[in-house]
Amino acid sequence: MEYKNKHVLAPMVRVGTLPFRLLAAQYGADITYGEEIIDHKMIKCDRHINEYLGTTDFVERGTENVVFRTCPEERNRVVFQMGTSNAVRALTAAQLVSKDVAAIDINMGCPKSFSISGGMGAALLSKPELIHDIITTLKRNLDNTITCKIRLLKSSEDTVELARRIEKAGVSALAVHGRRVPDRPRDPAKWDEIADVVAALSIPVIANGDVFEYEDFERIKGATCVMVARGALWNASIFSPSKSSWEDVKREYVRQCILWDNDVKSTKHTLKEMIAHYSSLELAEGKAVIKSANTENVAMV
Ligand code: FMN
Repeated sequence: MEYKNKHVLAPMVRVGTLPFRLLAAQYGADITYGEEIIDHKMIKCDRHINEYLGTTDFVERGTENVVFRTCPEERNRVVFQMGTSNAVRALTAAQLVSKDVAAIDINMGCPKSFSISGGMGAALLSKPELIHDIITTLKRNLDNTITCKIRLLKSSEDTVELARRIEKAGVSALAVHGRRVPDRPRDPAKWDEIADVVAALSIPVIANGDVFEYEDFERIKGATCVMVARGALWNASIFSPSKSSWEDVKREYVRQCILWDNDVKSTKHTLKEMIAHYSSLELAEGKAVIKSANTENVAMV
């Protein structure tokens, strides 16, 4: 996978499903991460070709629950992000999707108690041997690009040391979210500490944190490329040099959700985030989205 100067859509739970990834790509995103999917959940899925939609669906056995949906159009830019704490389980899950995605990424930054208590996400940051085991197992058995996404450790020296170990384990690129585990989203991202990692590694480093305008892509200097989460969630046209109004982007998002039969919970969650940022969930539009029972209702709002 090519990383130089690319604009990357970050993984976002409940947001980064197929319609949102295609929307971001439509506005110029070069690499699009899916939402984090836990290995336990993925290994309960079967792979189905959905002839009607033209998608490849990973559906939880015995249910109609689509855990991951992708399509050939995004095959060369979609990254499957996984939550895991076990190399064998990670490989079993990755093997299911390996033909359908460009890269497999391991989430090593999620601070939520659900992740940490399962030994996943940011819990991995203090387990370099396990990181090594997971990465080398995936590398040995898959042809995909293998990457991971970390947060900053207590000191810049610690982050650089861990990043070097991850590079040695064989990842093709490393995404660094410029916040420490206890930091809140409103705390500023530490771009200077990301730069320390860039200086120490020879693999591509994907810088992440506080990109809210197209111009910010240029402002994170030195990194191979830049990844954006909230800036894209609020207005996916951030990937385009000429930003569209959030209302236009919202309409286009709903259109894509209908086209790709998106899960209504994901559609509502994403719309609520957009509306809460630019307007208010207390106003008529927000209330109507909250009340919607299906995507058709959402479209009528
Ligand atoms: N990070 C992950 O590694 N995996 C996820 O599934 C994930 N879900 C997120 C969901 C939402 C709604 C948000 C706002 C963030 C999520 N993150 C996740 C963190 C982002 O990928 C990113 O690292 C963080 O928001 C900092 O980037 P930003 O300043 O551009 O928002």
